[in-house]
Amino acid sequence: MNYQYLKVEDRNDGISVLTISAPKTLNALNSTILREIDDYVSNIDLSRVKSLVITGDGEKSFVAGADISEMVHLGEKEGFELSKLGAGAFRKLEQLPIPTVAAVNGFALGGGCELAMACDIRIASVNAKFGQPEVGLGIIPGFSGTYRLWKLVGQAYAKELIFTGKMIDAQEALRIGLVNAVCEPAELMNNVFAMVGKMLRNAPLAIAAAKRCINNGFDMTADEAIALENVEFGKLFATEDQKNGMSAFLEKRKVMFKGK
Ligand code: DAK
Repeated sequence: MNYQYLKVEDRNDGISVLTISAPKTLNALNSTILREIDDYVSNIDLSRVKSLVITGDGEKSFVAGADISEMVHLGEKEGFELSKLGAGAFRKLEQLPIPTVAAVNGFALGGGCELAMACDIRIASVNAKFGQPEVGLGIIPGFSGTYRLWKLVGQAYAKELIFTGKMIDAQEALRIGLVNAVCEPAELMNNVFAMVGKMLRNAPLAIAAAKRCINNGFDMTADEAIALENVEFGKLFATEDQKNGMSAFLEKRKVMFKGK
């Protein structure tokens, strides 16, 4: 599919950079962009792409929310459909078996904050601003923000952010655990690539298993989550990477994982 609003750069280190580009609206998510994100994550070639980085075009904005001009006239049924479209695409993104990182280069508001939260890691430039301002528009976060935000920052702060609609800066986002790291804008992509590079030196099947345990375990009872970890742990002993990784350690040699 040829994308109108997404730029895809497949780097030769296995990192794919997806840039959302709608400069006239600070990269706000219209339904075409949501469909394009859905298409991209549904068809991602995991034989080549080992990690996905999402960012916004320009220096001002990651994604300034869902496109308000498109939403203004929606009725209940269309609102429901839009929410399903965005939430569905973000869920597929969250479930990709590879590490995903949001490189937040400016405003991450509403659906933009929700997109960042559907990634595994968020790294922000110092000029990033986060918020869920939807209640000021008469709606609520509609791309799973009411669910993911409190998982990340706890219910009290999530309610404060959602009920007040206030914007917080990158340092505050770091303090509350919404982002993993903050850096100068010029350093953002290098820092992201450096962190992803460290991940990609490790066993990909093990990372995918850890991601499944963390993502799915949250919604389980302790016994279910621990049982899931037991199963995932056991399965990794059927992989070449486990044999290779442990022998390499014992033989004091470097390991190259194959993802097998
Ligand atoms: N949608 C459409 N256009 C937007 C936009 C947005 N979210 N954000 C910015 N723009 C446009 C502005 O209208 C302006 O267009 P022109 O006037 O130049 O034509 C242009 O981008 C530049 O913006 P500003 O002139 O406002 O730039 P400033 O630096 O002064 O302010 C700002 C930047 C990001 C603080 C401000 O633009 C702003 O407050 N934007 C709105 C942020 C916002 O409220 N975002 C949350 C959107 S609501 C649902 C599923 C999901 C959602 C909702 C429902 N279903 C259940 C259906 C999610 C909702 C949201 O994300």
